[in-house]
Amino acid sequence: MFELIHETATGAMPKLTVFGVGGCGCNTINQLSQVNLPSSVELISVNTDAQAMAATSSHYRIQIGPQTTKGLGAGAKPDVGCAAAIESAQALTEQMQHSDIVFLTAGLGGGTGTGALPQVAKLARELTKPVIAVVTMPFSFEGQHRKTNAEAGLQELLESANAVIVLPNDKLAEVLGAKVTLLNAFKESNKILQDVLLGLANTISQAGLINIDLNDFISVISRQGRAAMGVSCLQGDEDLISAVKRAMQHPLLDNIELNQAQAAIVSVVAKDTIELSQYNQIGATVHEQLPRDALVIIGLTIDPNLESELEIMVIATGIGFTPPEIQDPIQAVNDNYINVHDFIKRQAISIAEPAPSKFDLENLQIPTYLRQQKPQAH
Ligand SMILES: Nc1nc2c(ncn2[C@@H]2O[C@H](COP(=O)(O)OP(=O)(O)OP(=O)(O)O)[C@@H](O)[C@H]2O)c(=O)[nH]1
Ligand SMILES: [Mg+2]
Repeated sequence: MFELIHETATGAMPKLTVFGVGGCGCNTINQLSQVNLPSSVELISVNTDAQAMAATSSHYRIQIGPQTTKGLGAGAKPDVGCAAAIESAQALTEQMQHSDIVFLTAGLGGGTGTGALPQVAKLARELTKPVIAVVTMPFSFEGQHRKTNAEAGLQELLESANAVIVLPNDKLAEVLGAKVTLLNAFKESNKILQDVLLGLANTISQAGLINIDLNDFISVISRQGRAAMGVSCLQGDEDLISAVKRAMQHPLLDNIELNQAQAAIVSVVAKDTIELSQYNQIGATVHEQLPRDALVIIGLTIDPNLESELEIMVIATGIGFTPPEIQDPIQAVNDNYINVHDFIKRQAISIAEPAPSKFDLENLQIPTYLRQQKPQAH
């Protein structure tokens, strides 16, 4: 499971491609472009709305569905967003061909992100790329229509992507306080993708003392269903167990049952004074929160210049994926909607109940690698 040297099959650094789809997705890409990301991360903005996309800073831009929408956006209609992605499937596929891991992000509830994101995930899966999606759910005040569209889009995404991280926008006000400005609230939510990306890029691009192999990594993030991620740092006399637990549930994430997770990656960055007992305690705390048979991979990188005692990033995957209802399995098989293996798998998956969040934002601390970021020109 652990290797001291880590490379892809081609010997190059693993390539992470991030597609930001629709207005919210492009906002996130824009924010990411201000951060000093590793050179192995490629940012791609995708939108039907040509004007909005022109203002986005990224490595590549793909205007999807020029025939379908004439560059004017999908008008809050997911079927238009879906048609646009299908029209531009070739351009999308070309941009993901050389990628090792595909990240997708969008705000669900509108037309482009909601309709196109599941299609982009399908294209990546056709190329057998592991797909992690980070999506927002609309504020309650945006109304039932957007909510219904967002829920349908999420269900489709859960069927086509692997790990799906869900951020309900309502939590922004709940956690950050009603007085937070909309812009700052959006920044906080978009920062979660930033944290996931930087955490993952650092984990798989640094040769750690106990290194996480790309294949192990992919086997964790390939688990289908909801995912949770978080980061925390241990400072001073703080209790290690609570720092690990804080990393295991981000307050802005949708409430999910970690005790249903199938797998987790834990990336630890520590000073060279880390004790064996501390390393063991991190592993034990993560294992305690997950089912007994969950796959847990823990990597360790030593950084003598670390500002805090220790930094921890956790991603838990494979949580409570609810497959679509199958009325008549025999008819479904006859209709070629599913094959027998899919049917057995779907019957075996259980439904997750949400659990209340226990953490507040004040307790979140920002890891050093995020604090040390410098603006990057594109
Ligand atoms: N957290 C966060 N949410 C956003 C942001 N921008 C938009 N949203 C949310 O995302 C949902 C979808 O909005 P957009 O991304 O603008 O929609 P779109 O995918 O471009 O769809 P159309 O414009 O209808 O084609 C909205 O209903 C908001 O709830 C953002 O920057 N951050
Ligand atoms: Mg839009």
